[in-house]
Amino acid sequence: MTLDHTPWPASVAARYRAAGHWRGQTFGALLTALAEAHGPRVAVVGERDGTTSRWTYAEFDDRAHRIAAGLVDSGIRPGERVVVQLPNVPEFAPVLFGLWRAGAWPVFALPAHRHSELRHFAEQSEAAAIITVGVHERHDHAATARAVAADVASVRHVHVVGSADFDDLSATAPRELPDPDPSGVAFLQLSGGSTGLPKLIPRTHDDYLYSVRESARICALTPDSVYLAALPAAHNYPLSSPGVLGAWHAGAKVVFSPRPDADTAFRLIEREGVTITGVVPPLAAAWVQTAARTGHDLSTLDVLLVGGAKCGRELAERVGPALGVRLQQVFGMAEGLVCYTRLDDPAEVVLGTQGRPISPDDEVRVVDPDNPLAGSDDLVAPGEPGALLTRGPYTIRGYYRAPEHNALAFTPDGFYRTGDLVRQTESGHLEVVGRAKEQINRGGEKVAAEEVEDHLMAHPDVLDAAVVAVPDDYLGERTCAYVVPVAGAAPTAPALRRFIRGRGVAAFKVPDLVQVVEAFPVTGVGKTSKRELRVALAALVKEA
Ligand code: OOB
Repeated sequence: MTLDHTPWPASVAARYRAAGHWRGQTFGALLTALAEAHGPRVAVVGERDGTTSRWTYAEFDDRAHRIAAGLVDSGIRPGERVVVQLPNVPEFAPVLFGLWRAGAWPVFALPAHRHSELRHFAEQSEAAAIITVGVHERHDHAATARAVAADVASVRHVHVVGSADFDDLSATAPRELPDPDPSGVAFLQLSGGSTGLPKLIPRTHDDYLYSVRESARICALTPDSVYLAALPAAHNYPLSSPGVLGAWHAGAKVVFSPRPDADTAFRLIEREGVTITGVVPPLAAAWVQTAARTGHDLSTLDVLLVGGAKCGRELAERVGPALGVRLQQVFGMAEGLVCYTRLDDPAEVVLGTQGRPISPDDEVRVVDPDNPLAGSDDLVAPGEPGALLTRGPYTIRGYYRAPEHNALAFTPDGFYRTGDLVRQTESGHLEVVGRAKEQINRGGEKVAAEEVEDHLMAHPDVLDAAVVAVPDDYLGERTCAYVVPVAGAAPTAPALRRFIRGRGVAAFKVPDLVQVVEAFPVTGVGKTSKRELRVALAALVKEA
């Protein structure tokens, strides 16, 4: 059976409801309530094609109603999937809530994704439509979406924000639509992945709204807060930790930054009076550097979240003084669990840990790191490093239509194997000390080794490929592809990189380094030893 959504056991769901975590509200209903409470206040500020839009909660609500009606009139039915690939444009807001009101499930692609990824999302989800923009950052997203629509039979519509078709959609007369089931799936988020192509993550209204509501509280958001979406808003971190959704939940103003660079973000921080934003560690480092020479007034900025990848101690210590902010570390995953350092935690905790879970009902187990199938009772001694397993009121119990993968990614008692190595302090805070999964964390952007290996193996000159992380001062990690050529062939690094790019993949997945070798080191059972490759690479990089 291929379940779209692995439900929580009924008794567990009842417990989460009784505790008040799951409140039976949908995102569409949330926006209705927000428009009633904060109608004339500004909800959305954003730029597209050089024009700035500024919409109140009432306008945001009206646009979402119209788009929902337009989508339904175009034939979108409740439960159908719609791939959304939007950069940080203001329309992201009403499109998202329009889909929710229509009962459709957004499938969140990132702006960096290209044909191969979009096609995979559309195929995997049997999407009925794609919503995207035209040319953005020199890439023609509309053309890519149309090419994907031509390849994937289920895709009936491509809506391009900024086109006449989208204007028609947005001009549809608003009407009330049936509210979907709050315990049902609201959208599909992307996993960072470690085996092959990204898996899709079904999140429900009930579970996601709980994490959003608590994130807004933990990050002390109020109607006077101003949240800057510096990272691409479709990613789970800027979407909900506390993200744009947390900000709206609090009745705050969301400012979409078209790009994450310091100059763009600082201009918006000054102009809009931004109080809080979230960045990945390399971006925090770049902002810290630019802050020393910026002419922009950053005095409104109060809280800077740093997460998505490990924020080292040195960087953590510099953030506060350089930017005049309170640092909040965040360690989360699209599958669920999100940990924050709290605003009143002692400095030692804020600087040295990645926080503690949102919920008292988040269950965390640190288990034997040497056994990839360790269960929830194979605990390491308290304070020792181990593999992190988690289960709770907003952590999924299974990926979308992936029964075989689910059997490995979850324990029989429903814990998600995060693939992260952590140490838990006596106070319950987690320190991320490493990773067991075959994934490269390139400054917060996740690269599944196997996905890139599969692309490399498609090259006629490549016999075998192994992709590993190489430590990097700026990004934390970069990707290195080790390649064994077929007999007599001599593929070059530039040719292989060009080949991968030509296959239509996100630029962040193109290997930073390529090493052509005669053979791979092997483990005792004859498997490629990535551990040895990593060690050899670290030595090589050190010499250079
Ligand atoms: C966030 O979500 P994903 O799904 O892109 O990536 C999750 C993975 C984690 O399993 C971990 O390996 C890594 O990203 N990670 C961190 C980290 N935050 C995420 N590793 C070390 N230190 C951290 N602070 O990246 C994400 C989702 C919600 C909120 C924040 C990040």
